[in-house]
Amino acid sequence: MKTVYSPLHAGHAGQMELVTSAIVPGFEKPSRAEFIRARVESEKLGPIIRPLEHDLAAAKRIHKSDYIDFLPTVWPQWVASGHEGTAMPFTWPTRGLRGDVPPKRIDALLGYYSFDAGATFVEGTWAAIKSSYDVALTAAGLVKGGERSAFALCRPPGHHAGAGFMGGYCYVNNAAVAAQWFLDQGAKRISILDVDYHHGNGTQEIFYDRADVQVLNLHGDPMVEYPFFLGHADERGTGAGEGFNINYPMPFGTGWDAWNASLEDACARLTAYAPDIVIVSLGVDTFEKDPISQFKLTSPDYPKIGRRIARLGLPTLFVMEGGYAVEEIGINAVGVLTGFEDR
Ligand code: 6XA
Ligand code: ZN
Repeated sequence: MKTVYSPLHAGHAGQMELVTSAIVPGFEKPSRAEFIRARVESEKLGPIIRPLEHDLAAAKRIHKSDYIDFLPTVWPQWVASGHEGTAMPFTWPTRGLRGDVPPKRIDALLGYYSFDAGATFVEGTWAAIKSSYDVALTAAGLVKGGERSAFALCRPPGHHAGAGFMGGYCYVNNAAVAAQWFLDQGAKRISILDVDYHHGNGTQEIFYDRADVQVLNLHGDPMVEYPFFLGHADERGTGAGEGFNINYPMPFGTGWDAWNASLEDACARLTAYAPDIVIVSLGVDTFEKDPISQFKLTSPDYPKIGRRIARLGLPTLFVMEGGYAVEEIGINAVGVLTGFEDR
């Protein structure tokens, strides 16, 4: 399996993050991608290639045009306004407020285009976002070109980003962009299987009323887990999309047996849908030692995930999402991929 990787991710570094009771160094840090890249090498998964540059047309097939145009301007606006340090929002247009008038101040605009304070900017952030997008589309091109699978080593991740908003370390929804790109290239149906610990609220929002992308999501119960405001089992899609969004919220402490039962059900529904291509939103923050998550998967479980996905027998694009136990992130993420290759 080829891996697509860009060193430009590393410029998205040193950002601060708001957690429940403090502002702390970001968990979503460059070493995550570097541990994965090192493991791809040491496991001899296959060649590591650089992405091709893409224009933003494919991003605008998924995201609102004004939102995509805004992203490269954030850091220059932040600096021009005299700010220093991490750019992050502090006010959001929730129920009862007007969300349709973009304010003129950059700190307020960040809130206009976000659902939380978790998608922050430093100087290298836009270049990293763009490289992550290029990584996803380049890996999608490999699968379109006939490869059985490809690994998009995306950083920053994407599954919390919606059509017009960022949040949860995510800016451009790489998996959703790739799905739309496959459809635009002639595919009829795509399944997105999101195995990250957190619900992929952005992916769900983007495809909620559509029948051409099936979205299957295994995650921590949003009653008690981030992103809190989406991801319940009764969210099944709307209109033409009715029945094509499937959520598997699970309680804190979920281990392999219960998690695997959800995976089996998701795989059965995926097979019944008969997509042309599977996109795996690959988060490994389900790991027992993940510092921000509450599931109990162990390192030997990850190859089992890959083996099960391989048994679907479909062209498969793996898109990297979350995972914050950096010492083990490479072992676990690449474990899925070597499991897929049954070795
Ligand atoms: C809230 C936690 C953000 C989780 C991001 C993630 N600060 N999503 O891993 O998959
Ligand atoms: Zn996650």
